Amino acid sequence: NSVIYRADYQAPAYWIDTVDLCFDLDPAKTRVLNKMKLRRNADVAPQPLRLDGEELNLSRVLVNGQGTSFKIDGGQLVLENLPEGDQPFELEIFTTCAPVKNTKLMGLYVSNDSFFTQCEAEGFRRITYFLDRPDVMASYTVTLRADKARYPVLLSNGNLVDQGKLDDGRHFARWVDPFRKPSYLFALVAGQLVCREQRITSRAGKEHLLQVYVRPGDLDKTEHAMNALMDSVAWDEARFGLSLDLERFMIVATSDFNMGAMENKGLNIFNTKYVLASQATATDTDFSNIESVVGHEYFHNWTGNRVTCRDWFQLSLKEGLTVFRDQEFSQDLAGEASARAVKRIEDVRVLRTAQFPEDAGPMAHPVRPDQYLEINNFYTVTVYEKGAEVVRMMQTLVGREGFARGMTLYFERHDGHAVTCDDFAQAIADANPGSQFEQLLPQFKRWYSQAGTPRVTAVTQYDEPTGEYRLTLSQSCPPTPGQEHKEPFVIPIGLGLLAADGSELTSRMHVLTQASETLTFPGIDGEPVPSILRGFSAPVILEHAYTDAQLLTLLAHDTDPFNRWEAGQRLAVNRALAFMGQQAMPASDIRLDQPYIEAMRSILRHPTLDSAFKELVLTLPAETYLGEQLQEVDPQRVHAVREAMRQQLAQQLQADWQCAFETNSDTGGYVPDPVSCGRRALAGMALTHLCLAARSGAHSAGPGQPDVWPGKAYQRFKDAANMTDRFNALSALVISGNELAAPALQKFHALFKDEPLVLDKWFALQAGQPDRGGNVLPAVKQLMNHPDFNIRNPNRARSVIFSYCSANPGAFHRPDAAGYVFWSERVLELDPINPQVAARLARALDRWKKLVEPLRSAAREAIARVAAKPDLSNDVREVVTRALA
Ligand code: HT7
Ligand code: ZN
Repeated sequence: NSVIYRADYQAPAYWIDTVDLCFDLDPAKTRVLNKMKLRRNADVAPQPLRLDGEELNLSRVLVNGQGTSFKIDGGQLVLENLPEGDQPFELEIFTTCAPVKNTKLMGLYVSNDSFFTQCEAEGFRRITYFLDRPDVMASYTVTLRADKARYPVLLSNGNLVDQGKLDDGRHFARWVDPFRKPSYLFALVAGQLVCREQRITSRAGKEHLLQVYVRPGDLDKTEHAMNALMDSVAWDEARFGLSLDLERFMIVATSDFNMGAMENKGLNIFNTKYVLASQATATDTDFSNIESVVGHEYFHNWTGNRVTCRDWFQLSLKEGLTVFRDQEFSQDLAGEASARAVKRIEDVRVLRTAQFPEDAGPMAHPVRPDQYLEINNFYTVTVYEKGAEVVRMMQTLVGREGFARGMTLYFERHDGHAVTCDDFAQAIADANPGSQFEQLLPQFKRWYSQAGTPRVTAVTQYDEPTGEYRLTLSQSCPPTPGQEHKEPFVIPIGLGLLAADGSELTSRMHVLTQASETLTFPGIDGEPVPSILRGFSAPVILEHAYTDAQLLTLLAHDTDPFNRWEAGQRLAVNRALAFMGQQAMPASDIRLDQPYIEAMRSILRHPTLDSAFKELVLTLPAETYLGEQLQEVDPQRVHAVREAMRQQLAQQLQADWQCAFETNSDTGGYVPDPVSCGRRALAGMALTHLCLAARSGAHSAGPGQPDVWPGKAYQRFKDAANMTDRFNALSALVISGNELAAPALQKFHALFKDEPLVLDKWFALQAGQPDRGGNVLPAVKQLMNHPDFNIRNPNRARSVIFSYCSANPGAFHRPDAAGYVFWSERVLELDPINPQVAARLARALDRWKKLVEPLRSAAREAIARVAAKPDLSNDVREVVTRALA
């Protein structure tokens, strides 16, 4: 229960060479016999063996077949009288555990009468006593024994080497993993499952069996996941020369899971949300998430499994790199440059709306953290998404080929080992001798050690007579907890200059290394418009006093699609901030200016732009993103202003929305390809705006006539041939607060009452709906009383509680503080059930110090109420203690 520091790393005192595990699976009392071969680590001073354990019942310990003395100290099993010298010895440990009581979903647990495991980061110690740390890599043999009728499928890592019948209707299966692995990659699954199979031959000519296991009845929803898996195998071979190293690769889906998925060697376990999809039950977003999560877990087979982390501080070594790889995979599959850009914008949006606030709040930490109380709290957007940006900058600096060379060298050097972020960066540098990256490596590595989002300020100067244009770029980084002062970063900045008519004058990549640098562009005829940070080439906040005219030029003409989109976002942010500054003005009086409206109209009407891109440009910046631009935040005001701007866009572009709907609403037979997804997204957005316009009484069917759009939305909701169109139509009714929302919601529930993932959407839509006079909190409380609600199921808890507390700021931050009271009660209710989920929820108030009074005091009180509970988990304690610091 104390803080762990990166600087305290010590190699293990023992190595475990082999592990032979035998499970007698029983939900109430599973017996685990663990036979290990160990030896002392000769590089470390002799010391007792301390094995991690948690919630285990210990029955027997044998050393080389003999009973031995032992003690339990702080949960660890301590053995002092072990054979001396370098000789390997055998240790047998017999324990039991109770999977059915395991509500934390870490270790071995039961879900829908099947057994599953989750061992990352420290779940294996809940299965048996072990050196549960990633730098101890062992060879595993696993025997599973269970009742055959109840658990016909018995799976573990590697290859099935034996199986057969036992007495009393039981059976067994024995699995051998040909690769050494850390304990966090161990997995077993047992239950009534069916699978989709696919045999493939790799480029290298090897045969493999791919399997996707689900509950009977879900098999028809596995085709997309299987296709994504086959695409992943092919992509990693083609892009990085990395082949599948196993004869059999399995994915198993479970509906009780703390996160998205887990990359256990050869036996990935997935949240059903990232496996199951049919056009009737899953949206385009679901299809796309499945593709990237399947890719992500598969890519871990090399980046994480073959080369793993020395300690958990190095988590971004595998996570940042693997997110980068899954982002590249999705971009490569998207194909066209414009579809790639759409994916890039979506990724940056996640970074800016989730990671930037984290980096500015009490949980801010470097990509490679220096300390933690509970490692589960560090599976963060900083480690994942910012970590991916750090890897992306490496690729930008050494080029795609240079990066591929670096990856090859990384595997040559470290295959089969547990290493550090430094080892990865060094491999990229060493594979590119003489490169700027190699020279800048020590400074570049500040991205791993310094927390906080750097700010880059751009100041321009144009000298008309000489035609010289000067661009001064300065960087700074605000203090973060424990890091007052920051040294300059290495910041690759994609640059372009546009003439006033929008034509491109020049473009280049500049690498900013100093606190301030001035670039000079001679011979420029007329003051240009700078396009800075193209492609979002670094995870920084760019500050530049763009004029509206410049932003309109960039929006209309920039050849860089990212900055084109960004110009539209800046135009919207500037307007939102101006409206928020006018405190006295009721949101209903807000009027958007014609130049902005016309700019949005020309995007919406643009003859050649992709629908997906149009949808991104027309989407206003998120409330959390707007809040981050303010010193002090009134979330209800932010919500009101954003809603008023959306209402204006709805009314002023009504004919254009109608045209967008009509030209995009029929996408033919369902295919989740980028073009059709973009068209469905824009049609859905248009429908929402048309329903919003109807609310204002601006009738599209002509003055005095009842508006047709809510009725059309209801019809589309009923007739839709796929979930994307159906859910978009339902959302349009809910978001616009139309009276048809209630019957539509009722019908939706009746249609999908047996589809848990669809019910999650139903719950989330209602908990995330725009607040009208404080109606959402009572609705959320009612949803929690719904017979389909179950707080123990993380997906369901997220769909109701998180959708309200973390994703609906306008409804959550109530002046009467009832939202905060609800939040504190739920954190305290969840903590004894599932501390990981509770701690994620606890983070909903991370940014409380930015709130206006009286919200700030009320939020602090709510956090203090949680912190006052004496027996909090480490997970929640760490979050609330940091928040109050
Ligand atoms: N590497 C996996 C992390 C994960 C996890 C961590 C803690 C608790 C439960 C968990 N489930 C999965 C997921 C990934 O990044 O691929
Ligand atoms: Zn991962």
